[in-house]
Amino acid sequence: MTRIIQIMLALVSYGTIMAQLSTSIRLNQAGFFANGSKIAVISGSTATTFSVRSTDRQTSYYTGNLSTAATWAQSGESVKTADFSSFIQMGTFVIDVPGLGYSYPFTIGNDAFVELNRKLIRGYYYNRTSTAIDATHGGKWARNAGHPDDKVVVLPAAASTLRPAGTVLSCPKGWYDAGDYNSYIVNSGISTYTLLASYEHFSSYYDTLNLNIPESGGALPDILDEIKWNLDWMLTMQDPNDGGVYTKKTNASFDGFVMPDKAVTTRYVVQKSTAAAFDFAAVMAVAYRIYKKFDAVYANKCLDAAKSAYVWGAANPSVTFTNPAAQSGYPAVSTGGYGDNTLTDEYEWAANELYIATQNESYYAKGYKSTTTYSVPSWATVNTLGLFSLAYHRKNLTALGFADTTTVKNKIIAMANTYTTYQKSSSPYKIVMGQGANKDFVWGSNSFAANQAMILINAYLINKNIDFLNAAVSNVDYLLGRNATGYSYVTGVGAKPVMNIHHRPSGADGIVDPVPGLLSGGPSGSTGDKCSNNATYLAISFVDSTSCYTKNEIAINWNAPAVYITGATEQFRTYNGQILTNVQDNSSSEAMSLLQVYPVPAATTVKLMFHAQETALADLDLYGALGERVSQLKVNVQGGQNEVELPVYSL
Ligand code: 9MR
Ligand code: 9MR
Repeated sequence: MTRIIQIMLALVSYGTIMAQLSTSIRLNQAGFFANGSKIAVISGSTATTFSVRSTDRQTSYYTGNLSTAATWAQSGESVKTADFSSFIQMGTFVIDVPGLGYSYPFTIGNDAFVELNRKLIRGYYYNRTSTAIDATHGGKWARNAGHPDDKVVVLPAAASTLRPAGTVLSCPKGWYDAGDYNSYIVNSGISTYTLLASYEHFSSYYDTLNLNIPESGGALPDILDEIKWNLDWMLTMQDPNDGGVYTKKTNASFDGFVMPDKAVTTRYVVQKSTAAAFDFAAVMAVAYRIYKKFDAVYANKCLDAAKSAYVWGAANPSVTFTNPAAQSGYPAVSTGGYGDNTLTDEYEWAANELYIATQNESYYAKGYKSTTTYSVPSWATVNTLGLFSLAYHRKNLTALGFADTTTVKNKIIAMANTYTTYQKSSSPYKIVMGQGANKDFVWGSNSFAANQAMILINAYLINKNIDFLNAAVSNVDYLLGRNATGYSYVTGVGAKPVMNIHHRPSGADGIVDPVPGLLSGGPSGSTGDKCSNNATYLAISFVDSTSCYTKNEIAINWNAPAVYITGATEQFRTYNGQILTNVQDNSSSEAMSLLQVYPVPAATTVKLMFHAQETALADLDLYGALGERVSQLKVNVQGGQNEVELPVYSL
């Protein structure tokens, strides 16, 4: 009796000391792939060990040592890492750190990012212009249609002989750019490309992905239906008389925080610009490549549009854009500028995409140069996007003896090497984000994290170096919670997601939960919205508040690379029918007997059934059909009959 009471007391005191949720344990709140890296960051703790436990914390499945402490210059925190990558049991767990507490629950599974990826794409559906969102597809975020945009007015600065000021155009559809209700061709450039590249590079994943959008079940893969909503609008922004492209469809000034159907001021198109023409040409050339398999008529329309926009851009290579002043009774425009004065990268990108689409070498002459410097893509810096496309299509291009595929590959791999070296060896958070100078933490910093990961994924596509995939996923982990604020920056995902995004429907719909699947811009040193700033520690210069548009707005060009990297990881990390034929126990305990793989062959997961004489840590090697070792795992077994369901490596 005494002994029983002692045990009960021990349990009670364990509960009292440890039963606290600690936001100092930071991890990817969307979850982990069983066969992927798994790291949590512990901020400000003297502990030296951690454990992976059941959500009620009564069962410990895995224990490990924390790394030594290191200070992250961007956040000022002293942090340690808990690496539990070798723990590959699927389920829902918490991390427990003695003296600190336990983490949010997280899952380990074999399709860890599919819901995240689906939500991120559905974020575009919710941001559709010119349509109602119905309850079947939008749930509680159903809303009325806004912005029919069938009467869009040409401003004086956009006037041409055949389309004088006051001409009324029909430019429906497209996505709202961000928290505002305007649509900008320049930002549609990188955003639409990145979604198209998601499909081009990972079609086997996207071909069957159901997004529950109105077009689901139709002839196109759902992601291509969603992208087409924006392509259809982009096509309306081209002046058929000369191929030039209007830079944006916009109100004169930003709306208040009202729902789309209440935002009814006049819509305008503004001046054509070089950046708009070349971004449009690049996107339409890629669209041609992708849609021709499904709809040749539409694809050819895209290619013709690409060619004529390119001709306009080549004839007008230095037309920059600034918001027009009031003129001839028309108002001044004060909405987003996306002003870009460096236009050579747009030119190069369009040339490369048209070269790939047409194999016409005259485009290539204006395209890739081995002397060009490439960097992380952004709305204003797009030549790296063309580099991705050249690398992806390099095997067809070499046949022409034209593209220098070695330097194309090396440029991507060199960027990936720099990121990976930092991520593995120098980053206290074991992430790519925040390397060196503070430039990562500008307005929309989370898109830099995602675009760095996109470079890494493209490097991984080239040489399958697993370090590149792990480094890419480290930045996904960053976005979903392994960061200095502890937020999941994607609405509706994770235990502590951002709630008060700068997004007009989310602010105006009277629903507590923001529209899901939208990536917040993230920490930034930008000012202007009068939100509190931390100029010393930019990684924590963040406020989850609706008014803070330099930190907590959402935007189509920020979601897009997040779609790309989560879809990529899904395709690489899920289990493509690996067949498991044998399991060998290497543990010295000799606890295991009657080891049985069930069922054999296993398609996606495998069950191991065995009898163990005692509680022990089994050290297993898993073998595939060709006798190759496909996986290793350590699993805690209990005395008696055991059944463990496991994923199988695809790598
Ligand atoms: O809502 C606008 C957001 O989409 C832009 O990114 C931002 C910067 O251009 O501006 C926001 O609009 C603000 C405007 O600039 C000033 N008045 C308050 C607006 C936000 O409610
Ligand atoms: O994403 C843009 C960021 O890089 C710029 O620093 C900022 C100020 O020019 O504008 C951002 O773009 C906004 C656009 O102008 C209007 N729609 C909302 C965009 C995201 O804040």
